Amino acid sequence: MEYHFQDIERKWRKYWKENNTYRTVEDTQREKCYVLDMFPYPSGAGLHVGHPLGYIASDIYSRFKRMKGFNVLHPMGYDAFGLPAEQYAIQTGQHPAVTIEKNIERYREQMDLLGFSFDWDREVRTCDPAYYKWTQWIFIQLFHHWFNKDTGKAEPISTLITTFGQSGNQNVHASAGPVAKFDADQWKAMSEDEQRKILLNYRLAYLSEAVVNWCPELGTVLANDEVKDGRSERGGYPVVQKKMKQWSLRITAYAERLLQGLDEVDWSDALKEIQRNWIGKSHGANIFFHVEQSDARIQVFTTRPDTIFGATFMVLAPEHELVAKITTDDQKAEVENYIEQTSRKTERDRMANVKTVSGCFTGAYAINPFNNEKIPVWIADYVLAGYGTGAIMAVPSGDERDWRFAKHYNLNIVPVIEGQNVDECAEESKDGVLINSDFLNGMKVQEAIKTAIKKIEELGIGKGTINYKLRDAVFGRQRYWGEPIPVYYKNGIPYTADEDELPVVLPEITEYKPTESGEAPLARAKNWKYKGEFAYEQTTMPGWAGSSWYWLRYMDPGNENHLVASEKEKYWQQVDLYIGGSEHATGHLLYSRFWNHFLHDLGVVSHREPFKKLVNQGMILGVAHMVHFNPDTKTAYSYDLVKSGKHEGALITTYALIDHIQQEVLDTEAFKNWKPEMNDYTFVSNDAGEFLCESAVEKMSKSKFNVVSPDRNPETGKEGIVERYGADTLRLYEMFLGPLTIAKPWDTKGIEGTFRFLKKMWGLFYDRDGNVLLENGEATKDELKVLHKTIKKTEDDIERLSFNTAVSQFMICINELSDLKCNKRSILDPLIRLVAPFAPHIAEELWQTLGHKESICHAGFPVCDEAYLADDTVTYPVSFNGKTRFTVELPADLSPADIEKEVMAMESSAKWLDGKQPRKVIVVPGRIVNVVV
Ligand code: ANZ
Repeated sequence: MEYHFQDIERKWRKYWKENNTYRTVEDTQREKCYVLDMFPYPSGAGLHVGHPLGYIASDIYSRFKRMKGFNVLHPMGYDAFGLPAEQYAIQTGQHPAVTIEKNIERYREQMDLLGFSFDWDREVRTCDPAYYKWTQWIFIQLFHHWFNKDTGKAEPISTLITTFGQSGNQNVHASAGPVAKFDADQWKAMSEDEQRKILLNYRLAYLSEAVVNWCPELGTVLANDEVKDGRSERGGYPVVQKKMKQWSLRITAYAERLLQGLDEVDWSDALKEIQRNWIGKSHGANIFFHVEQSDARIQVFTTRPDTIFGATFMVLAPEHELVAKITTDDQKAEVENYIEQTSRKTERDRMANVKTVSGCFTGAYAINPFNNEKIPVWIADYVLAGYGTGAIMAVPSGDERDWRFAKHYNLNIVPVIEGQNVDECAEESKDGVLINSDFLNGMKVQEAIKTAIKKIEELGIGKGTINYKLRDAVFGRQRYWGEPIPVYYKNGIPYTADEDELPVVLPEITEYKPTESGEAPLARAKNWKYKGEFAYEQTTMPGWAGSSWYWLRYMDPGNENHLVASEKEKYWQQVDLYIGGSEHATGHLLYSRFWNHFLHDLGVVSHREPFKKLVNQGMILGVAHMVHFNPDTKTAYSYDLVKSGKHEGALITTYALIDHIQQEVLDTEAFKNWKPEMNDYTFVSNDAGEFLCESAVEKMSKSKFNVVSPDRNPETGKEGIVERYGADTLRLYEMFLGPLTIAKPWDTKGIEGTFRFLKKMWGLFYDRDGNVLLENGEATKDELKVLHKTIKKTEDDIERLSFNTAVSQFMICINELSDLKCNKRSILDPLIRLVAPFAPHIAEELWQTLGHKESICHAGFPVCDEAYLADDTVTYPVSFNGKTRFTVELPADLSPADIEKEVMAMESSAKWLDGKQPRKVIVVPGRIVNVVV
């Protein structure tokens, strides 16, 4: 009987669904294992073969752990709020909920086809009010907590209010915005509104003026990665930097904890390093410089206080609040013009562009507190407003950017490190010895830094300090399709909705774009008022809100009274294995850790870190195909002709659809039908009559027309891998492509081999006529050895997530068993259990053939018996006076004396002894025999 994968896969999909095979319930008797995938944003394009790579890996791991007896939580859901559905809504008027529902259906269909063992009873959708009720709840908790640096934890705002009433804010060490000092009497004398304004500076969710990327045309704030070269990525509209009232979350309060938490988790070093750099901890000092003829003082942050004698000018960020105050009348026009120019650049552009130097003199001078020298104060966009103090002492001999600036504007450069040539470049290394630096002369840099800080503190002109690059996270978008922020305003002061009124449901509106007057779309909602009276907040939460805690909801998805019931959280605890893309290294993974740390402070979760082990799957790349053509003569040329210059005129390229390519050859008719604007083109083929395309490995993407769908493409109707070979083949093949974590091009050439492997395995159970070949005979030593070798390797490989090597071991094993003509139950029964996590459909079918009534999903994973692995014989190299002359195979359990006897009795030995007596015979059991003549 043939391997009818389509019938088999359909049958088992139905069985799993009807029997709810993957339903998971808490069971304190059993050890738990929580295996999580990054849930997808259901886009209109559906899944391509690159998407499920991580899902296949996590599915194999989950199935393996289940068979090892663990109680496995393996859920899936949808990150369903966000930009694409909303953009589509603006263009077409279709409600984003409708778009999303349709996309989810397609995703679900595709995931089901691939045989994933998700417990769908636990599905979550971030756009479901029953879910976002708890996203809003977390926001409310953030609003009502502050971060106490003394305890290193979040505490209720009520404790702060009590303290303020007793002793003001003098002794409070909080992560907070700028607040003046006050005592208890002053606090009590304030109105409620005034008090609330002060408290806003302490809340972990707070409203403040923040610089944002504002796109007037789109009427919204954009994230840094939505801006390219000062324009919006969508539409290409100008983007300006604007100070706006914005909700932010005080993630900076957790900077140190987020840094230290990295030591506890099993993540790749590369990923940890990305997070460390993003948090960006720097030790240094804040130092005050007086401005000449003014009461203004400029505070700088420097990591190199030791270089202060080389500070020959100062630079303020153009947005710095002192700029207006210190700029002289002469320089005013120029300074204002420069500020205007800077406002068009994003922070990222300013950091990335190190080549062009620009700046403007303010006309003011500051006094270097160490040598009383007068130094000019400039503004320049390489100094960022949001980092440190937004001002620097510039040391052109020690800092590359300062050096370039000094060269450009002809400013003084004073060397402070021995042996440096300041005409050439700055000396940034921290290895040298100081010169020209008074009391620091002769010291090594590290010692000089410490000494300088001590002196600065003694003189009362500054302090040693630590800075983090991490910024607070802007938490609002002028958009419709997101969670409403559960806030309303009274006298312009924000209040949160009562918890028992959650969720604050997203109101229906008829148009999804911002209003004509530039308000957020929610301003269109009619009668949308808190208690019918107070205006609600009109921005919605950013795309990352719902994904910052979703793994907790899977533990208890239906709970209406708690985010997660305590006993369930205590059972499932952390995610044991989290698999997802590396593009989330700083966004999602940092925000999630932040929220989890916060929820830990509230006592909602038992660990600070949410994800114990994390693995980034490598991207599957697509092959893009390009057609070269001359638009003037309307002629397209086969790529080999282009390469050898047999074409006319200047050529440009366009992508061809991958479906129209067979082995680099383009089906020109299909291509023309698909691209009607090239219908009247002449296609010049090569001598073989073929039209070749250029091919290049690129990211798999709709825009490159190189997307391979796992199943039938609903648009083109083209059959997918699943229809052609089955889901089991696709699963095995994706794993076989290479190590999980590396990027690899999609290449269907090898898929036949994987398919043949499954057919061969099938052939151990059935003959061509469909007769079952299974027999009950006792397994031979050879058969047992093949089996146990495979058990050992499979188990080790799955534990290490090395799935490609496990698949190749299966192939070796099936080949060896075929050679041995093995159809024995005692071998095939455990073998099929090994394969089950990888190819679950065929495994279920053959498991049934073996006579089992229950699903293979909960059958035990086979255990390796090392005794079968031992080799029966050893091949000894035999050498004479150190030279290997021949080899001999001897039983592994022979004693050294017997080995010597056997070897010396051999004809070959006689030949090499050539009649002489051996002086010594050295036997190393299991290794070699050496004869000294
Ligand atoms: C004087 C100096 C001398 C500096 C020297 C460096 C080398 P990290 O390690 O990134 O924290 N800086 C401070 N605030 C800045 C801002 N808002 N925008 C741009 N640059 C800023 O770097 C800290 C160093 O970057 C600081 O130390 C300061 O330059 C600069 F030989 O001060 B340094």
